[in-house]
Order: sequence, then structure tokens, then C-alpha cells
Amino acid sequence: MNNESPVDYRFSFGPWNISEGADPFGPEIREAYPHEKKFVLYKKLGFNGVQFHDDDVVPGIDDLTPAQVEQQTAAVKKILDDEGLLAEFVAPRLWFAPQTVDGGYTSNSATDREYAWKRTQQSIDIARGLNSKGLVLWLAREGTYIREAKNAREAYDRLLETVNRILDYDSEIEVWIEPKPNEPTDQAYVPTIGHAIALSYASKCPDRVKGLIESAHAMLAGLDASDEMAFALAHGKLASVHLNDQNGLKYDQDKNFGSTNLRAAFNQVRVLEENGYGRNGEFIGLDVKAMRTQAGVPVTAHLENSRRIFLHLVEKVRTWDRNRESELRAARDYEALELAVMEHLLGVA
Ligand code: GLO
Ligand code: MG
Repeated sequence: MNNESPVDYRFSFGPWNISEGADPFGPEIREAYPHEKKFVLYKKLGFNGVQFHDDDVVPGIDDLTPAQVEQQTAAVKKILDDEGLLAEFVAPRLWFAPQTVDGGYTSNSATDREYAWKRTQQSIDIARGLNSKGLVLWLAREGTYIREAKNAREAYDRLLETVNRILDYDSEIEVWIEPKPNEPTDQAYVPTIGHAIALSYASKCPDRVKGLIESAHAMLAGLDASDEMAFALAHGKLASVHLNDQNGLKYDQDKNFGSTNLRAAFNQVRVLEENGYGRNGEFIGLDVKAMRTQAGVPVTAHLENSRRIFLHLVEKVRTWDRNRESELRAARDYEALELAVMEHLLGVA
């Protein structure tokens, strides 16, 4: 526990969180809300950070010249400045293009790997143009559908080589690895924060290689998100979070934060608070999906509500009786400790 003044949290989300509701079984059911119009929504919803994919900033990036990319980046930077928003990070969207159908950095094809590297360089340039120091690598297709498809050992070498190349390309950029165990691949090469942190320590500049933990991704790996966060925090490597929720081991649901397991959400907030997360400007990022059933354009209730649940849980953490917790830990009376947590959450204690 630190005794400094409480963190005044700031929040971020990505434009993809305002969606048209498509799922694998049905097409869009809401009209698209123009991308450029999303920026004016942020502040009203209580957010001041924007998470970006490279092509959220520069649509059609593959067909543009470096000068055009720079120009478009500057135009988005101006919008952010005008709205009083900050770019939290930029992530190369390496899971859409035909060149990355079998992964980018770990593809067996040298041409595809070169394409992935080009997109990565462009993303770093964009991040620099937006004054963001974070490059998020969600290694979506860096894995396999069948184990024999790639040489896993070589794939890890290639991932490390990529991280080192990024560190060489820009002396300030930080690599924030967002682990996820599966989906879209059957098995990913960087499934947990432990794997990401191992890559960090193996890299040429561990101080600039960190992690972004998404609650649902940890749960999909069968792990507790708060423990995953604690692990990253213990190494000084929790650069960002994607808070959300997940109802069991199924597809990645991106449910509202705390909506499935309030106690697990409380524990994530508790760990973040106990370790002073946010004190160095880290954002509370949300990666939540609007329900397909939700009407209206644009849909934003899921963002507002997840933020609200987070803030309620901050209150719950700040009013949690730490002395009682210590006593019950010392007495090893975990039955009583559990009841105390449950009653605190229920508001009956
Ligand atoms: C999908 C990921 C995705 C990333 C985003 C930023 O499962 O969570 O939403 O967070 O693309 O890289
Ligand atoms: Mg995410």
C-alpha cells in the first residue's frame, strides 16, 4: 500500500468500441457512425484517451505515400488537440490484410514478414506524429491453426527480432504487448503476460518493452486477471489495461467491466490501486463491445457504464477495511475474509 493521494483515473477506448454490431453469425445491424465524428463523443462520455489502430488514423494506409501518411496523421493530431484528447497508443492492425492471413512477424513467407514490418514502421511514425509513446502489439495471428504449420522455436526468435527492430527504429517508442491465448488463431505464441515479460527481458531494452493486460484475455487463458496484473506490476511493466469481462471459456466476449464477475473486477481494481497504477499517466483502457441487441447510433452506453462500474469499484476498494483484512489474513480465517468481501460488495457490511 502506498500512502500517496488517490489516483485521479483517466480513461481511454478505441473507435472500434463503437461498433455496428456484426458477429460471426450475422452482419451489421446498426448504421456505421462516421469515424471522424467519434472524437467529439469522448469527453462527454468521460474519456480523454484514444486508442488507435494505424488505419484508424490513416485509412487506406497501404495505398498512401509516406508524405500522405504524415499529412493525415497531422490532421488527426489537430482534431485530438482541438478536442483536448490524447492518443494513448497506436497498434498495427496486422490481422486484416491478405498478407497477414497466416500471421505477420511469424509468417513463413518472407514477403509477408516484410509487409508486417512496413506496417509496424508506419505505426511507429504515426505514434510519433500523435505524440504517443506506446506501440501496442496485439499479436493476433502470430500463432497457428495446427501445430505443424510453423516452427514455434523460430517463431519466438522472429518475435524477439521484431521487438528489437522496433527498439532500434525509434529510441523512444515503447512496445506494449497485449497477450491473448487464442482467437483468431487456435493457439497464440504469446498467450499470457508471463510470455510477454519474458520477451521483454530477452530484448535489448527491457525498460521499453511492457504489457497491456485485457481482463477477458487472461480469463480465456484460465487465469485470474488481477494476478496477471499483479505480476506485470511487480516487474514495473503494466503499461495499460483493457478492462472488460468474460462469461467462461468461450469466444472473446468483451463484456462490460464487472458485469459477469463483480468480485473478480473488484480484485483487478484493488490490485491496480494497491500498486499505484495510473500514477505515471497510465490510462484505464476499456475494450468493451456493445450488445448486438442495442438500438441507436452511436451506441455508447457500454462505455459509459463500464467506466461507471470501474469508479464504483474504486470506491469499494477505498472503503475496504484494510485492518480487518490484515487481521483475518493473520488469523488465516479466510471464511471470514470471504464473507467480509462479499458483504462489502453487497453493501450490507
Ligand atoms: C482483440 C483485442 C483488440 C486489441 C486492439 C488493440 O481481442 O483485444 O481489441 O485490443 O486491436 O490492439
Ligand atoms: Mg484488447
